[in-house]
Amino acid sequence: MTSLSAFDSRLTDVAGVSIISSSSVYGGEAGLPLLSVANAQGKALIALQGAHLVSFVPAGGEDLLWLSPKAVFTEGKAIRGGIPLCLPWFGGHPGGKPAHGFARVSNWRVDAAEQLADGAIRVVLVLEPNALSNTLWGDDFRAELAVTVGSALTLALSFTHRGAAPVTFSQAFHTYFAVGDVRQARIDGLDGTTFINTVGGANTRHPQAGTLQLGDATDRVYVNVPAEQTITTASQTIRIVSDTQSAVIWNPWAESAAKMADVGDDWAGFVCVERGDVFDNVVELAPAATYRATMTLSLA
Ligand code: TA6
Repeated sequence: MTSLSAFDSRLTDVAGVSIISSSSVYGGEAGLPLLSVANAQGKALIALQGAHLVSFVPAGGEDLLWLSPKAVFTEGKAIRGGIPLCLPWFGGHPGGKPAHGFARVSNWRVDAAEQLADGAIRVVLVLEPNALSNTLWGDDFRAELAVTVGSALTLALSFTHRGAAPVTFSQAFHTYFAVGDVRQARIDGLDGTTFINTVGGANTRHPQAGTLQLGDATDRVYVNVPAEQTITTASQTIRIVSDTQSAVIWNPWAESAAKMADVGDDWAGFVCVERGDVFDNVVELAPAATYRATMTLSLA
């Protein structure tokens, strides 16, 4: 595991920011380092592997993020739940490379931590080329994720392409929301848009009419979506605001979840409402170009 003490000196100046081991919160043996960020408005845990949010609790509220009770914190293995960053490609790769890119299984470094004037805390994590990216991507790059923890959670991602030729780039904030029972959750903010149904690889296009409520295995890519979606559960409404163009809605349902060791019979506790730029909304990055995307989660 990455040494915890290696990060301490940069962080000790900011009250409420510390490095802990996932095993102290979630059990397990070796564990992974988590950046803990807490203030009067809210608290978050971020795995340095993947710059992966695993918990965000607004003060007085419940965790907005679902983390699988069966999640494993093992170096090189994606954590099931929270907000995996799919980067620099979303989904399967035409060249047969691992789904969702290398960023979620790479170790990011903490670059900065500061308390803002309104009391929120902002931390910045950085990823630059490593052995895995050199194999899977090849080009030089710099990815940065700024995470602001207050009563809302804001992620601001940038990715600078430092290669010599243009590249195709896609990304998603693959958020798993804790909804109690996915069958009771209502998703608004997609009315009138078009989705691509990717269940079983069908990839058929359909119009979305009104509120979305899942009743079966769902894997849909909505393109050219409005900035805001909401998820309404039995107890609360969560707002998702992003300047990205796509939304992905996913829950595997019971049969497929049974084949996933880190989901199993806990499948009903979450719905993924992901924001990013995928499918029709992928981007071409010219040499030296920087892609930017933000997403804010809050209680309505
Ligand atoms: O975003 C939806 C999706 O691409 C699904 O197709 C499903 O495979 C899911 O992500 C989880 O992928 P993972 O590689 O994390 O198991």
